[in-house]
Amino acid sequence: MLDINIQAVLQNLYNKQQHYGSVYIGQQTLYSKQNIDVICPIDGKKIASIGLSTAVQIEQVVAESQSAFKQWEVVPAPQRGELIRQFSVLVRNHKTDLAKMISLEAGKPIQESLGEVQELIDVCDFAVGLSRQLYGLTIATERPNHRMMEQWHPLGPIVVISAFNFPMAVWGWNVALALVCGNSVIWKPSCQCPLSALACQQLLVQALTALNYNPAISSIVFAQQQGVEQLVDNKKIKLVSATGSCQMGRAIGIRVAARMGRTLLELGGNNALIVCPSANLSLAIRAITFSALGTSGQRCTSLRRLFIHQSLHANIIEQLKTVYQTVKIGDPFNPENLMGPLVNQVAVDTMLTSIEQAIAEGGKVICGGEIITKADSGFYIRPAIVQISSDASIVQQETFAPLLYVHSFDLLEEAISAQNSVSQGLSSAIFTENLQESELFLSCIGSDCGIANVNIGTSGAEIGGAFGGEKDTGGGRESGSDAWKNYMRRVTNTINYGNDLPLAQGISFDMP
Ligand code: UN1
Repeated sequence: MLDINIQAVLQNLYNKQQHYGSVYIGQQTLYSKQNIDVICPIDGKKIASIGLSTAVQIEQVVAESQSAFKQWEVVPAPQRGELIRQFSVLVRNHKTDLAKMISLEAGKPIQESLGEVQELIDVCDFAVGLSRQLYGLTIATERPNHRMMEQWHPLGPIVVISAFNFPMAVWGWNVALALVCGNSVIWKPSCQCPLSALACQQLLVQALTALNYNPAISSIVFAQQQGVEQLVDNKKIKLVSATGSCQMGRAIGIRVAARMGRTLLELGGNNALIVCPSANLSLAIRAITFSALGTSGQRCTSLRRLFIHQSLHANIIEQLKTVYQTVKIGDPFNPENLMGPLVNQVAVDTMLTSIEQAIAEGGKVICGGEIITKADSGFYIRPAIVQISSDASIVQQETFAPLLYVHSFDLLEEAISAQNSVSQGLSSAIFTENLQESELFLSCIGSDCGIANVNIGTSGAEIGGAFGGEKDTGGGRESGSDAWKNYMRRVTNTINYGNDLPLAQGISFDMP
């Protein structure tokens, strides 16, 4: 069995420091000698260590995933949906424990962690319904006695690479859809969050075993760059779905494209929110603060750039300052704290360096940026607001931290153009009660992002919509809508039930 028991891990949180394997093929665990420590963001102490997969182990996991796929792809889709339904019942039963694991490893406030587990449950429910709706079109043909149709077939083993900030839900978006679509899944979770990954794997293997399916339909590989490269270069992997930085996604995208494989990329954002003169300010302030401070600014959808109409600038800044200076920051297990720590010391240092660079580029710190605790006792920092020109070079980068740049504008067209001028294109929002302004923002000459919201912040999307962004964000769409099509291959079938062989385009090819 897997060497993790959800309750046991939680009971021994700080003193067990267990060593976990490097590869999990279903319930089979493989170990390697090369280990890395997992540091808890809450107190900076080691909570566990994990092995890194060897090259031989990666070959083995791909081979076993491939043979499990062969058995799984022929199971009728609604039965595959039943697996996800049973898995989601287990997730529901362990909701609180799973949320605690997320808070422990990612440092997220417990309310947000519960929300993340709910997001996993929601996407499972969506996938169960989807398992009876994997339909193709029937298309009118130009030839008599012919029928043309589309079918969608499973792809094969797929790799899911997920980040520390959503250690369960983003895997969930992928695995729930990928499995009902008939694929096997190899998960490369963040090495920061191995217990969250193993807990999910344990529950999925439990559901697979209860239904007598091959547990190797689901595998986990703990790997760093070398192992990831080996995995994504393997031609047997039909799709690589990766969430993380633009830099990581570009490197993976190029490698997979070189072997004509498929990618589904959900990369960095540099998300903006525009506040127009007619905005409902109490809604706007709440949306800004949740989007900028939630998950300590470590969501790909976090608000990074705030464009305020000049008539409201002083008022909004004053209100934000009050929130930023009073927001409760501390132990994520205490539900009163709305912000936990950043994930590690590097994240804290990166935030401080960005603030320094912003100042060097003429930015003015309005508030925040003070370190709350020392490096050996967690990674807490006060969120910061910096007023700066929207075309400063630091503003073009995504700093994965609670650092908000504010800009003021006069004309909405100028704000939209500045919003779109960065290389990333994930999420965006406008606050306005003016129909013309909101429709302009949503039109093809408005926001160029994959997500464009009205009177809602940039983060906190529901699973029912397609999630992802344009430009350097990678172009992928995961989760809801028709994102399932990414996990299947489309076949066009033309069937002739007549006695002639008419050719398309009216071509005649008659033998003399
Ligand atoms: C991420 O940060 O990678 O829309 C995912 C949101 C969440 C998902 C974020 N539902 O903020």
